[in-house]
Amino acid sequence: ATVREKLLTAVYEEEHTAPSKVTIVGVGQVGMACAYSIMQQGICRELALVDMIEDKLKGEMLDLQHCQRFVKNVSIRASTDYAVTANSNLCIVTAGSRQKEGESRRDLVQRNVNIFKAIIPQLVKHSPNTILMIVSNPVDILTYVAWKISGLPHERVIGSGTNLDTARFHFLISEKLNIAPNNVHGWIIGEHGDASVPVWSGVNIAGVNLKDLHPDIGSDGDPEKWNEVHQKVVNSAYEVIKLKGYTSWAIGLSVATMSQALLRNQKNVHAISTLAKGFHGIEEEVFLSLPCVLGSHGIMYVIKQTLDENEAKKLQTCARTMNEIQQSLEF
Ligand code: 6V0
Repeated sequence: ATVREKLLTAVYEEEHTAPSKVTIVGVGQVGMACAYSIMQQGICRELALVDMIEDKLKGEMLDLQHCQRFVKNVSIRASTDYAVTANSNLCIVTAGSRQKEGESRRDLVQRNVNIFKAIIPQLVKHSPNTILMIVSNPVDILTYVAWKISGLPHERVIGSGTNLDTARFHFLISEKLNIAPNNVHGWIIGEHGDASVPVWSGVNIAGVNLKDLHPDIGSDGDPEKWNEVHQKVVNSAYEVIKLKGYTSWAIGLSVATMSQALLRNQKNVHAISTLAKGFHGIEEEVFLSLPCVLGSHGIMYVIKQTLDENEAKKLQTCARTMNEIQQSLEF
């Protein structure tokens, strides 16, 4: 008899099934920050990693497996073959080029669309009931592309969107007011990136609307220059990339938090990229971030925010631009 047989009396040996399985495609800086955060938080029972670079993939898998002693048991598997992703509840895509210093997110578009043409059909083939969460940039356009390529219903194709921009917004306001970031309420919606829209009309602390205290808030003529907070949010990624070459930790936690809401059917509200046609006067078939309620089937509800005219107009302008870019893409 083996040591295993001498030690263990089998009563019921479960087959290799996992109640919650997450796949991450792309084990770069962002993919690994997502993997690490998800593993640490014990969100799933099984984590599958996919990349094209075999050595790096195996190295990252082993390194995470060596964490298992310190976290809740998660089975970590990795392969260049998508069979490893089979029956995932959630597939997170972080593969692709990232911005180089001075490059915008939109500059990456056709390069990453080409990568998506290879990745998305493989994911859907092995996990037809999955939720897809797109992180690669430009995230809103790539979420649209993933929706089209995958054939999945739109509530199951979401982009990480402005959840991160919103978190940066909360942090910066919290620093200005000396209040914890999770007690700052306010939303950045629209495009993840340069054209994002801060909803100043709704920013509040404990129900006290800052615009009621200071009607100029967020406007160009504001003597307190609150609009610099949004400018800093927009510049955040550029600044971090200039300083350390990439962004990772914050997007990792942002994705982990949303993954938890999805897999545990938590019904939390997050600003994520969703099919925005029909909201706030948007007529084009584009994906933009709006506050959405997340549950185990993906997006359950979109919150109908009360926007002022200027905020809605910014969304509409952005939607038109995104639609033009989408029309020029080949996929
Ligand atoms: P990285 O560190 O270069 O990693 C990218 C990974 O993708 C590498 O390991 C590649 O080998 C892998 N890859 C490339 N092509 C394929 C393919 N066809 N199949 C499988 N794997 C592939 O980049 P990083 O991790 O820093 O960034 C990844 C993406 O996330 C970029 O597009 C970023 O712009 C984007 N980000 C999105 C954010 C968001 O808020 N949505 C935030 C940060 C970065």
